[in-house]
Amino acid sequence: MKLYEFGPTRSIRARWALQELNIPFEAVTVNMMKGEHKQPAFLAINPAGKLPALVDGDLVLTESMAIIIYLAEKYPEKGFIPADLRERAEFYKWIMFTATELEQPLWRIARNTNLYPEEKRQPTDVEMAAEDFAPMATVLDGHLHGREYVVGDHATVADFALAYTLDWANEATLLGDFPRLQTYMMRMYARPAAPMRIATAFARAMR
Ligand SMILES: N[C@@H](CCC(=O)N[C@@H](CS)C(=O)NCC(=O)O)C(=O)O
Repeated sequence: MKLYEFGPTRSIRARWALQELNIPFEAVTVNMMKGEHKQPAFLAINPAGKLPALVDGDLVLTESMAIIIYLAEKYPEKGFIPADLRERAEFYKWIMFTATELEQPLWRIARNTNLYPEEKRQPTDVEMAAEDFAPMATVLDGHLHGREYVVGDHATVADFALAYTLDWANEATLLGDFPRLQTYMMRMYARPAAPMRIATAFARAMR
């Protein structure tokens, strides 16, 4: 398997799943700082020019959440996707919640603070995105009360995706009012197979 990745990006989700599954993979760095994700060599793998991408034989898979679900399903004996249908439904729910309710406001903030050309950035959307994030974080906070994992009684790839997303929220200084979410995130990152935190990966990428 080959993982096309770049330090602090959503490729951390895929790397986290691969490391936890303990399966060998080849890591291919696509240097976004140098614009390699928009070069023909990478566009042939992902025409969207976005990371991560996973290549497994003749399967080329993009979308970080699809990648981690695929990996968990490919190795069900590792237990990173619930076997029980109802638990699996909850698992899908929290992955969707992470991508839509938590990540989207973070993405709006990132685009309007760093990624869009300066003249197109909307400071009001940064504020609104932070306002959108808070009630959804409150919902998650309530759900995690008395729980160690987002679904069931052991870790699934939903936890890894969620912990990465909370680390992103932490970088955006949005976790201050949510000590339980911070504790949960730190617990996930304390796992032996956890990847680098975003800040560390970012610092390395800047070297
Ligand atoms: N929904 C996609 C988003 C992928 C994505 O936007 N990745 C960012 C890095 S975190 C990227 O490659 N951005 C380059 C661009 O948008 O041009 C996923 O979860 O994989």
